[in-house]
Amino acid sequence: MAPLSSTADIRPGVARPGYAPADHGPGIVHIGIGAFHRAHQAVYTDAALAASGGDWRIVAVNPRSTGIVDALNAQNGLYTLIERGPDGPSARIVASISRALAAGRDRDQVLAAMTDPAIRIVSLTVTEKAYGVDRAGNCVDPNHPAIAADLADPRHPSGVVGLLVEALRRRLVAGTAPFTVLCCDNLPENGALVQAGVVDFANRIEAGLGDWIAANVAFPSTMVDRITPAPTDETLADALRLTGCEDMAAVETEPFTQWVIEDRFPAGRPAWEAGGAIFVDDVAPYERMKLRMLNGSHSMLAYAGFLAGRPYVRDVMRDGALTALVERHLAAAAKTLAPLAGIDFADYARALIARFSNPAIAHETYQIAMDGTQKLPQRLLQPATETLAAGQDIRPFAFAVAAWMRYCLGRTDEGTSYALRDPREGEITAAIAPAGTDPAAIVAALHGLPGLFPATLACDEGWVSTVVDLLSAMLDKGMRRALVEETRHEPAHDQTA
Ligand code: CS2
Repeated sequence: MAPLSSTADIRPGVARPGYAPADHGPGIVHIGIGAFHRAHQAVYTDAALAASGGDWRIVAVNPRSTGIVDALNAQNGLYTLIERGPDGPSARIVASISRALAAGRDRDQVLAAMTDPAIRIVSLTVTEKAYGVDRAGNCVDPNHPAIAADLADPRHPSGVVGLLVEALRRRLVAGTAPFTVLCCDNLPENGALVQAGVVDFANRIEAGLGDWIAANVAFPSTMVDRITPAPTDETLADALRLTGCEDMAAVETEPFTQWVIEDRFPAGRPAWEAGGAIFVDDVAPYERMKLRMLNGSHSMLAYAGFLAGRPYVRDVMRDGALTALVERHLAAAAKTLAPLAGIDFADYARALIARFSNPAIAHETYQIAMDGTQKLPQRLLQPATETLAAGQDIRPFAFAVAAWMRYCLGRTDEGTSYALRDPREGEITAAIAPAGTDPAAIVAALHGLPGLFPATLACDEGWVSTVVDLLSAMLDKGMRRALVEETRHEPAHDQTA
């Protein structure tokens, strides 16, 4: 078996790039080369290169780990994308990544790439917790570890905001036009959020730098969607079986993919529409739909499913009670959305159920459960707040939040301990320690975590008592019984109905 380093050794019949990779120079630096980037933006760029050419290959940067960086470089950036659809897995070779760098190890090269005039876009998939931007204050959080380190030494940044600011500063000094910043993380109004952090950080280190960025750099928002489990040994084994080549950077994903983007790219962009991207003036309503329906129900089923002994999302969808709760959640989330031209939320919900049920995708509930404090606000707390204000039934959201609180205890009903895998894990554990197993005390402690719950929820008696009741049931009866009983709960009548 040959290692994957050129398309020459690939088994016939495997889809391969429709262009000669070496003929195209880089135009994008992408930070965060996890499986999601390789299953999403890099694939759209591959399609754009095949359809319209151009110098749009990707210099892929990983913030910390070097394993994937070394694997991609050993393969000349090539990797296998496995799509797991109803007719079995199919493989395609993607060639849009030209080389890879690790920011921790190769910082000078990363900054050199980001200041290269050929680079016209810097895109990001670094997860919610990496930014350190305080949305409420429209500024950076100076206590965030990467922000604090980079504010102290802004010429040698290690965090994403610090890297963006230093690269933009160097371009300004060199008289090079700025790049467009494209945040592809699951955050509402993600372009505006990153802009607020970058502008504030820049103004803190150099008077006027942030104002120049605000006036000259575009931060379009995007909604990204493709369910991409973490690759496993089976992913690599399938890549070898399907392509005949050993690939240490292979990824697997579902057939569905969606990318909605605001078309503000002053320095140009690849023809991503070739891969199916949709360009709109305002991404916010699409983002809200995806974050509240897909990601909101994902978080709910991750906490409830993990604690009910369902390791994968597909197992959750084989459990009638859990599926009923997913459907209930999707309907409640849809109710918070303003109508969106061309989209029927009931159809969208049905498509999500089908995607979650895909038997070929092994998406871990424990993976989705990660980083709850970073995910809850946009997925559950914001729609819950609006539902409460509209006088509608908050119970589906309260159930999801109670399941997260139950998860925060760090042990299953059988007594097995697990790590929460949340950047605020230490704080959560310390806050609930004095509460023991008293549901009201746990709910109060977690509502008191600074900056997490909006005061409108934390101070609402109806909300708090519903969460306490639901958490009590989960603790008294165990998650499995609690969720079966929850499906028998009569929905409250909307006060507005
Ligand atoms: C998931 C998302 O891990 C999670 O929190 O909800 O990664 C989800 O799979 C993607 O957003 C789908 O596009």
